[in-house]
Amino acid sequence: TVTFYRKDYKTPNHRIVKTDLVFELNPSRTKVKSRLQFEAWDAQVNDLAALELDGEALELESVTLNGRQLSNTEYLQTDTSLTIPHAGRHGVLELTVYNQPDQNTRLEGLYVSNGNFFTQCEAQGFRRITYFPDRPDVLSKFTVTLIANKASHPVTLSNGNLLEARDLDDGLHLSRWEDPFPKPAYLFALVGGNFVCQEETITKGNGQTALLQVWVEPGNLDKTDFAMQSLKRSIEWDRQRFGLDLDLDRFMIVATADFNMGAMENKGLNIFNTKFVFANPQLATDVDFENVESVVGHEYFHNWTGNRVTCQDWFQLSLKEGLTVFRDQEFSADMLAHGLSPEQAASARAVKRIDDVKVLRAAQFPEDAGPMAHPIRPDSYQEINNFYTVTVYEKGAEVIRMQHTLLGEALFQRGMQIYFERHDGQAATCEQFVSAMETALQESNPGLNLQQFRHWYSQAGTPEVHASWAHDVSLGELTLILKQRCAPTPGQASKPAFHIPIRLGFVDQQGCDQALLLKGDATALRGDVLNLTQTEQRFVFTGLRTPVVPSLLRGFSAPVNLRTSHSSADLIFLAAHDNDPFNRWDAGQQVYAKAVQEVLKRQGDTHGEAVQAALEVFGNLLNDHRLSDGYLAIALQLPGEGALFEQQEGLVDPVALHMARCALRDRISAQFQGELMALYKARYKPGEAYAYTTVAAGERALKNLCLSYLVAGAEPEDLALAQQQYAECNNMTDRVAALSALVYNGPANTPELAHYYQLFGHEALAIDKWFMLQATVPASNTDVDTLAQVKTLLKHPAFTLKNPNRARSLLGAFAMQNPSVFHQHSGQGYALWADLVIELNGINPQVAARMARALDRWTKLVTPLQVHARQALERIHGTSQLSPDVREVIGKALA
Ligand code: HT7
Ligand code: ZN
Repeated sequence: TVTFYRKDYKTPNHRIVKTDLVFELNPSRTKVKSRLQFEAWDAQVNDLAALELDGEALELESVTLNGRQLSNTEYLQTDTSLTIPHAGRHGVLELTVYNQPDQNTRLEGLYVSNGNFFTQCEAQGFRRITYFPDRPDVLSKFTVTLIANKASHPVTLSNGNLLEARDLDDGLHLSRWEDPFPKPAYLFALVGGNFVCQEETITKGNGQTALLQVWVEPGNLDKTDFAMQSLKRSIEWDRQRFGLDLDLDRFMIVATADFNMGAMENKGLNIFNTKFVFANPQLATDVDFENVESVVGHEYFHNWTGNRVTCQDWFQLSLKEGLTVFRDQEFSADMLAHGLSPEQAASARAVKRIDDVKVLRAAQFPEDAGPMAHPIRPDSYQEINNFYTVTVYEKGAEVIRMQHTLLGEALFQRGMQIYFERHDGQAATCEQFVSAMETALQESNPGLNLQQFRHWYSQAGTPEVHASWAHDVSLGELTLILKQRCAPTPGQASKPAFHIPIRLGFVDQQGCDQALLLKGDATALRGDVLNLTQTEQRFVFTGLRTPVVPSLLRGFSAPVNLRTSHSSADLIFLAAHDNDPFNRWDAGQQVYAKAVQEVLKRQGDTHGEAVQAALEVFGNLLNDHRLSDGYLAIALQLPGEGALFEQQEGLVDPVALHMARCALRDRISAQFQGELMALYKARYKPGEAYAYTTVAAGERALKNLCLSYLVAGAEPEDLALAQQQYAECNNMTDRVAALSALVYNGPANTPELAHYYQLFGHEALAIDKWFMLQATVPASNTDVDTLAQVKTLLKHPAFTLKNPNRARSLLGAFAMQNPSVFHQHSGQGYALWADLVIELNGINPQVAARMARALDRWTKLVTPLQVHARQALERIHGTSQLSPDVREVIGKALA
């Protein structure tokens, strides 16, 4: 096992000033000729320095240096590299290699999907196309010539501008492309095949025009409108909010059904998983629409944060990913709020923030508490593909958000301006980003710095913040005591204190925020943000002469676990009155979580005090008619099983946890049946035309949440509601909601499942949903043997592990989204998972490694489950020919 360390970074000997590539595209044997013009990196590099290139799984035909063909004794070729000793300080290297795109099931480098050619080069795929210094700090100007069969592959695309397109002899055609911007190899892309496109011309800020295109396989043009609208909105938004405009004459998106991740920001030629392009009301849910908009935005925003300024090395990945996720989150929030009244807009933003924090808590907090924990800027890795993580992305975005909180919008934008002034066209580091922000901060606050804040980049783990307070009403003084600690993580036993921004308010009994007046050190409080910088800190607030309830960490101002001394009455109060909609939601979640824990302790009995509190919170929310539907939908939802699993002290039995949550859900459902039915009926409008708007999507979310409560008892008349909704719906949101209500609560093989398959058998993304629904039937539905169902589905003609979306829809859904069945006491869930991870390892190591993370938290399981889990992990670990990807994940789980 090879481990790579951040501290070992060294500049290369040479830069590649210019790269000319010629591809003769052939599915079984593609010829790649390259001409690399190289120069010494700097004055220290002497004539004797070797030119070092990466390369994997390539057939090398010839090597020519400065016009002279080299014999194989004049270069050194290994399985992973090509080295030309004494290459000189500058020169031209020409190579001819071959690769086999139709044998490439890894989907890294050049591959074939449905007969069409695609590339995926991030992080290290380019080395599977040809030999090259495949590292992000080597930026080169690329020209690309593509030669392909015109009948089978009429469309050929690459980065930048089209210089030439013409027919050749023998049914071939040629296109030639030039990218005006130097770029690292990971941003290279080509596409070749049979495609059609939707296109539009826009006018940029400088008055020039640009051509926008969305390319898809024939038959899919009815699904591209929303992606095109999203792209135009992204361009406009980046110009308005960040002052960043499109720097190209042509910007293309191409969709493929076979893709390891969501999408890829190749310069001017973004390649997307169809899941994040295709959207129309019949096929996409509201959540799908939201995801398309956010991923189109994310990739477009990379054009500046990632492409114009890229990363020095892969340890700096969060430099581009954390920042770009922050930008896409802000974009989505602005889009969701667009055109609404100030109150509705605030509510829409809060729902988006809550959604983002739910992801963080359900996926990133566990990662930070498990064997794969790493700082957002990792210090080491075995396989870089394993570090495209929720920590690097989502926690990385939180770290950017905290800088935004500390600086405010204007200074943050000034920091971005300084960042681009200093680093445009370069490969940069996280440190250089923080330094730009620090300069912006100090321009108007010379006494402040981000020195301690930098720990967020180097320290893993979720800090725990404990808050307690004493309020002397007669004196008007409230003393708030905040303590922070961070549990050890692999390689980091103890950690210095973090700089944690805590946004806060004190809510009086009328529900009004009291003024914040801090005694003593005034710099600790800026606006409503308190700076926690010590392990234990005491803050005295004055002028509080009536009782108040502290509302802490408003808007989730830092990625920490907050433990407070709020009483149950305080939480019920905040869940009804907090002026911060995030904290209002969070207070409710805490009450619900306590109720689940109580039901668990009382073995299913729902007559304890905590359940009573949950019912009170739920009832208060139902009676608050000022709340938007979207917000109410999210506030009435119980915490997910993943979040509950993490919060539970000690070892956990996910099956028992699931049953306890179900018991609470059923109690709520029984108690509020009338109200839920009324809400449902008022929003049941099957004849209404579908529109994807914040208000309409919120209405559907609330209606469908009510449906999920109403069917929970599985009474025939309630299931009939779902049947009726399924029969009458005109959009995928309502269809999936109805179908899942039936599949999760009704008898096995509900006829609607067969109907759905008949309707959508030809639509891959709809079929993914069909597999996913059946793989996630929980243990509480005793009419269905989900494990047996999954085994049967593995043999279904439409199932294949070769397509990542399909693999995720069955194996991923089963192992990561169905805890009560996956963690069944027999251990059979783990055994099936291990079989499939082993099989997938031989097909696509990257996707296999993602699936292999399902048992990351196995040491938190109750002991009998740990025994089965260890067995399954060891079986995978003992497999021959385990990829470095899967080996790293499983090895760390077992360490
Ligand atoms: N920057 C892109 C990362 C990505 C990727 C990484 C490893 C293997 C396959 C991949 N496909 C895309 C996606 C993004 O963050 O925008
Ligand atoms: Zn990204």
